[in-house]
Amino acid sequence: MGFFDKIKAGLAKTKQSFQNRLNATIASFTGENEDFFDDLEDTLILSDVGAEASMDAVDRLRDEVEERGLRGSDEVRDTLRDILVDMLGQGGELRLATHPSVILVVGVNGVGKTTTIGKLALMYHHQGKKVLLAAGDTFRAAAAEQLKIWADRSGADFVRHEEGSDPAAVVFDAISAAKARGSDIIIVDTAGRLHNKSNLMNELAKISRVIDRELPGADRETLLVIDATTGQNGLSQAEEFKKYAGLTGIVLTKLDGTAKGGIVFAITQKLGVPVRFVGVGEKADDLIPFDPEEFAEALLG
Ligand SMILES: Nc1nc2c(ncn2[C@@H]2O[C@H](COP(=O)(O)OP(=O)(O)OP(=O)(O)O)[C@@H](O)[C@H]2O)c(=O)[nH]1
Ligand SMILES: [Mg+2]
Repeated sequence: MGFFDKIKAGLAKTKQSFQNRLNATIASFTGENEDFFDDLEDTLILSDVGAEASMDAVDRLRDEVEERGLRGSDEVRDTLRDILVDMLGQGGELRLATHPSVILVVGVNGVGKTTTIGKLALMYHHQGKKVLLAAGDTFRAAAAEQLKIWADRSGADFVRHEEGSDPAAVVFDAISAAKARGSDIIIVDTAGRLHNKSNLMNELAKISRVIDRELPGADRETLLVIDATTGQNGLSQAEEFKKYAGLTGIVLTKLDGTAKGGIVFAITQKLGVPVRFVGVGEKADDLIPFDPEEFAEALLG
């Protein structure tokens, strides 16, 4: 399957509902008419675009329609697509130029962190990079086991400690090992759940300090994984992590399982953090670098 087909297949549910509703609404356009803009706003909100982002998009479209005197639904569709692309901001590759560089992966439990790390490991392996996975989720032994399977599958090196040990110590050892072995990229898994939230945030801060100290000047990306099927809930989690973990990107997983892919717009609009990858399945190659134009194109056709 080609790259673009894959996005389309992965987004089948999102695309279908988004496109059907949107097309029906857009087809009803017969020139400036407040009912049309209200319908459009409802349609966007139903697709999880979020109230604020939907209102913004519709306001911008209304301005364009007035200014340019648009009459046809094709023009309106194209204009809306441009607005949506613009709202998604810049996609772009992760900055991982130093050797080693670090990807810290955070997010609440069950969103798909470990799976995403496995997919990333394989992707970088195929690009000829030497990858090391650090089992920073020491909360459950099973977490390290799961990561080990992905390490074996992708030929990545692997560092773990015992269950219950200090994740910052795992990261310390992972960095030493990466230096010794000449790794290009260290990817750090983290726990999604601890006894309470402040524990979790303190732990992430501690990991971050170890990286600062042991790899000063190294490129580092902190990716927050969000489960698209949780809709607007994912957004409030994201705000919490943004406050404490200094996010540089979002990975939106399980887009294959939701009709509400509009959450991508809500996230970029609300957080100002770009979506870098989307997950469209459980398999190793079901991770797609996020490209705003392709995404909007796949949604709107
Ligand atoms: N359909 C689908 N399933 C996914 C995707 N990404 C992850 N999953 C599934 O989601 C479940 C949870 O994934 P994990 O990677 O274990 O999630 P986690 O965030 O590491 O969870 P904890 O370690 O418990 O915090 C698994 O069954 C994955 O196969 C995706 O893009 N699409
Ligand atoms: Mg995990």
